[in-house]
Amino acid sequence: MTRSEELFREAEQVIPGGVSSPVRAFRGVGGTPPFITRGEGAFIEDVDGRRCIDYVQSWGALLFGHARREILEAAVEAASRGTSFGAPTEAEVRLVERIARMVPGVEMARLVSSGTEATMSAIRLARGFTGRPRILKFEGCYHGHSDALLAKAGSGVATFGLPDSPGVTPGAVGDTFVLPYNDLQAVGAALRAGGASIACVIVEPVAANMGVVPPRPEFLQGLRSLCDEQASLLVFDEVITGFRLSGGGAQALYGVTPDLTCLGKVMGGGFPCAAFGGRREIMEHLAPVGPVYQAGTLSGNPVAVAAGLAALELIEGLDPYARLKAVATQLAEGLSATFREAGMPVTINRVESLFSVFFSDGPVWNYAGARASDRQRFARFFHGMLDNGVYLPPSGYESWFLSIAHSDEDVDRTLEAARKSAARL
Ligand code: KE4
Repeated sequence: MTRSEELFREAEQVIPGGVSSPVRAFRGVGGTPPFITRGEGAFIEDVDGRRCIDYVQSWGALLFGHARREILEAAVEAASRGTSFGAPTEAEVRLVERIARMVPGVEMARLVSSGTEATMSAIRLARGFTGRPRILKFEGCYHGHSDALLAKAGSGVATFGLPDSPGVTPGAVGDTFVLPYNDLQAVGAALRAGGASIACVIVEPVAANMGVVPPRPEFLQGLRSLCDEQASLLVFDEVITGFRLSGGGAQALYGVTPDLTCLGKVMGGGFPCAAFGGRREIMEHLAPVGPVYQAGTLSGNPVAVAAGLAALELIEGLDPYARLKAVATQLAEGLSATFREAGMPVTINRVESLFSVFFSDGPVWNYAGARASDRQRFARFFHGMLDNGVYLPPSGYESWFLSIAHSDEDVDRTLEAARKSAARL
């Protein structure tokens, strides 16, 4: 028995599923998750001494790889002056000012500790600002685990949300419309039918929680126009895409500006720091200025904020996006060639450095397409890669996450591992 297997057994005695978040338990791919002892740049090392090239990178939080010196130094320096005050600090002002400079749709923002808090609060703010109860989301998009957003598509045209988890009541999702991603016609029909009852449309501008699914060319602009038509707010959940697709996220890349933006992951540099922001007239509806309540003990935590500031400063200093895109392109092209040579149909969707591999022969433009892919084959591929020293996200519904620490040699080793794995699929 490996040390990870021993630890997993102990973990399962005291932590549900042995993990602090479900996807880490490897239920999507089988086997025992390695227990990690350290990360360094592109690599992680586990308790059995195995060292792997890491394409999880804390689920996209680490744009500069593990243990980046500038981020560590900033966090240690902040912590040495106290780890939390529950009072305003200058660093929070500087971080939000920097976010407002970088993200087109953000004039003001409120810091929180997770992406779930950011989207949950943005939804409440949209409802409070518009005075409307209903929200519209898309099948396959994940916005964290707050009740109103854990809805799955209802049957038929009504498409009212049904609970996507026990414990979520029909009442909690009764005002949530769920539509197919990239289906602008369905959105138009729902918004017009919903009329003045829909507070907002929330969307991952590039979906990355059903695998990577890009918006069709007219989709985001179409949502913008339809929301304007109905005076509903457009909310971009950029927890993954923010600061990853570009310094201004997907909204800068596609030139479509939402009314509210949710951010996380990269902006925390690997620490719990997230945010939601938007136009001043909306944000000033938040307590204590306005009536919409939202709060958090560790919101704007000085250690997390220092790490986030260091990460955003690195972005503005290094401009990593050309490198990230070049590495992702090399990987995607190399993987396509490998599977083509193995006579295996795959669809690889990529937007800038975000990409994922679907074992399916058709294009994937929505959740139905993603679900039609061969997840058993992905599980075999995952373990083939892990056996060859490459740690992929343990689910076919996740994006590969690159950092600027991934070198050309790491790319070559990854493609060599894919060639060996493809032979076993
Ligand atoms: P957190 O509450 O996990 O910080 O963020 C929720 C969230 C919100 N919006 C988007 C677009 C997200 O992708 C996420 C969380 N992402 C997943 C991975 N795709 C986190 C991994 C996990 O759940 O353990």
